[in-house]
Amino acid sequence: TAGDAVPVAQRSSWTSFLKSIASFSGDLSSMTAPPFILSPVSLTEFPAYWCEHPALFASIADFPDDPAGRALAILRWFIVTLKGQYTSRIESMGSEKKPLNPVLGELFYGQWPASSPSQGRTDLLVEQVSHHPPITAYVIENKTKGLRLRGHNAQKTSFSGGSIIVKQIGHAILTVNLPNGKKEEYLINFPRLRIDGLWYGSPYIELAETSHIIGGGYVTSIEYKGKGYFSGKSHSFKASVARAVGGTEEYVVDGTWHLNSKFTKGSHPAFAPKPSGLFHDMTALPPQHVDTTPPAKMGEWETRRLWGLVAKGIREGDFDSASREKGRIEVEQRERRVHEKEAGKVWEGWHFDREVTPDLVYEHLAGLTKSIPLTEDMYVFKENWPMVFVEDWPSTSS
Ligand code: HCR
Repeated sequence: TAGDAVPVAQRSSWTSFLKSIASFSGDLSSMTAPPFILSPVSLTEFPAYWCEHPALFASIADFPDDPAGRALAILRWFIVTLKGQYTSRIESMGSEKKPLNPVLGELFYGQWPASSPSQGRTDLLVEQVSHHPPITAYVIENKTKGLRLRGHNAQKTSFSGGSIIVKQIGHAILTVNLPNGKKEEYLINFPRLRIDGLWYGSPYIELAETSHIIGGGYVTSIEYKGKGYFSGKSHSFKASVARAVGGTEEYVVDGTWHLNSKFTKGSHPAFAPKPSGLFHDMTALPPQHVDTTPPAKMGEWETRRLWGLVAKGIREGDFDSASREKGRIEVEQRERRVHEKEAGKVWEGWHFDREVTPDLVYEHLAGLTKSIPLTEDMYVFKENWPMVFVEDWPSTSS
C-alpha cells in the first residue's frame, strides 16, 4: 500500500502513478497524477527563486576591483537561492508537489522593488519556449547594478531505487558590467536532483553530484551530498573556489545550503565576519517573494491569469473544476497548433530567439585550460521588455 501522507481515497491512484513512473523515462510533467500531489503553481514561476534575496544578487556588483570577492559573492547568492528552489514547496505545501505544466508561450513577469536607490529594482521575465519537452527561458536584470542573469531550464527524468532522478538540462549566464566598461560572463550549470519519499506520498528533494560556476578567472565547484554522506546531514554541500588557470584552490566553504555554511579554507574580509565565521546563514534571511504584474495589467498569457481557475480549483480542493479548466486549456493549445500547421506557420515566441549552437565552447569565460562544450540550444532575449515594466508596481508579496 502507498504511504501515510496519501489520502485514503487516492492511495490506489498514487500506487499506479508510481508504477507508471517506474517504467517510464522522459517527460514526467505531462503525466496525470492524483489530486493530492498537484501544485497550483506553474513551472514558469520557478525562475523567481533566483532572486528572492535581491540584495545578495545586487552585492555581486560591489567588488569591481576584486575578482575573488566577486566569485565569492556569486557563490553566496547561488547557495542562498537553493533553499527556495528545492525546499520551499515543503514549507508552503507540506511536500514537493507536481507543478502545472506550462503551455507554449506562457509568461511570468516580476519585479523586486529597489530597497534603496543604489540597490535598484530587479526585473524578471520568463517564457515557456517549448511545451514538449518543457523548456523555460528567463532573464533577470538589475540595471542599476549592471547585472543580468539569463538562462533556460529543462529536465530529463528517470527512476532508480525508488527515487526519481532529475538531470537538469540548460544553464544560466550571469553578466556583470564592470565600471571599466568590461563585461564579464559567468556560466552556471545546475545540480542533479533526487526525489525521495515517493512511497510515503511525501516527496522531497535532495541534491547530488557537482555543479559549477565558471568565469572571472575562477572555477567554483559545488559538491552536493545528502544524509549519510560527508557530514551526515541533509542538504550538505562543499564548494571549492579555484583559479581557472593553474587550478590553485583559494577557498573552501562547507555546510548545509538550507541552514548555513562557513569557510574551511581561506577567508575574505567582506565575508565571514568574526565572531560567527559564517559564510551564509539562511536562518536569518527570509525570502522576498517577487511582485507580479498588477492584475489590471495582466495579459492573458501570464501564468496566474492563464491558470487562474485551475489553481483556484486545486487550492480549494475542487478537483473537478480544476481538471475541467485544465482540459479546456489543453484543448485550446492543441487547436492552436492545428491551426498553425494548417496555415503553414510556426510559433515564433514572444521574447526569445532560439539559437542552435552545437559544440558551443565556454573556454573564453575563464581562460580555462579545459574547455566545456555545451551541445545545447540557447535562448537569446529579444530585448523587448514589455511596457508594463516601465513603472514600479505596487507590492503584491507579503
Ligand atoms: C523536477 C520538478 C520540475 C523541475 C523543478 C526545477 C528543476 C525547475 C528549475 C528550478 O530552478 C529548480 C527546480 C526545482 C524543483 O525542485 C523541480 C521539480 C520538483 C518536482 C518536479 C517534477 C516534474 C514533478 C514530479 C512529480 C512528483 C512530485 C510526484
